[in-house]
Amino acid sequence: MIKSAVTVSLVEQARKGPFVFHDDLPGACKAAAEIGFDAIELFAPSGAVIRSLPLAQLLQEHGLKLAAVGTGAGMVVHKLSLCDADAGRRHEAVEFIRNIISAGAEHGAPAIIGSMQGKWDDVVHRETAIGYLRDALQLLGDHAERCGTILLYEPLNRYETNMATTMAAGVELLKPLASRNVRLLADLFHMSIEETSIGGGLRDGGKFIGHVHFVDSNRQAAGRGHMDYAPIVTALREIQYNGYASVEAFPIPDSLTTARQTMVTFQKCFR
Ligand code: LER
Ligand code: MN
Repeated sequence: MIKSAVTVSLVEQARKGPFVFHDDLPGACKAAAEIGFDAIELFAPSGAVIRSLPLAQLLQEHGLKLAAVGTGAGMVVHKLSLCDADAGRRHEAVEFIRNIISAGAEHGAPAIIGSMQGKWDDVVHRETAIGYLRDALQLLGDHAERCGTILLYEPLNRYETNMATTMAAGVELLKPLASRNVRLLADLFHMSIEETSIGGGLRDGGKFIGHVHFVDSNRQAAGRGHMDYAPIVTALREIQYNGYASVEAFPIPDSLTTARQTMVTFQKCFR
């Protein structure tokens, strides 16, 4: 059965980012539980910060799980990328993610590699950058496995990356990896920009899909844009997806409205 999750960002530099709740983790957990979410997805400044939070206590108090942890702070705050031209900076990027994987795994959650995948350019050409990214996914996928969890790789739209922008390209990227432990994150917003059809993209991802960012065409709460959810629900059923539908959306007009509206659409789609 598909489970629901809602995003909480604790990264000051991401205040304008597509996260439902910002800054107040106890308040976000309370609201998430009251609205009926199964889990939260956390976007935090670092693995060390995740470890410093009373996360286990808050999750237990509110009967929530941790669905996933984001690693984007490495890019947003430190400008780290897995395909940086500089080997030292690539190493820093890998270590930053490794720490978040370990911290998330303590709560049973996988880490997400989104913006930290970086972009290829005139200095680091496509094949080289893809090689760097694959090497990092292999290393970090193995680390996640040792921690008892999976690793999630997220294709992004063309304005955010040029590495893999569709589910098919994501599968092509992951297939040669010896580590069977890396899965795709299907973000419906990125897919609405890049895929020929979202249902088709989900089928392309198939068994590789390990997490879904559940959102509308305008990156607002599901139900506030023009996304057609019926073929999405059909495709997710066909591929037998039973992970999280996690709302990563702008808090427009506000966090609570976004969370509640998403829950209404989630119930219509999956219950
Ligand atoms: C970024 O656009 C995104 O979708 C996040 O989930 C990844 O950092
Ligand atoms: Mn996303």
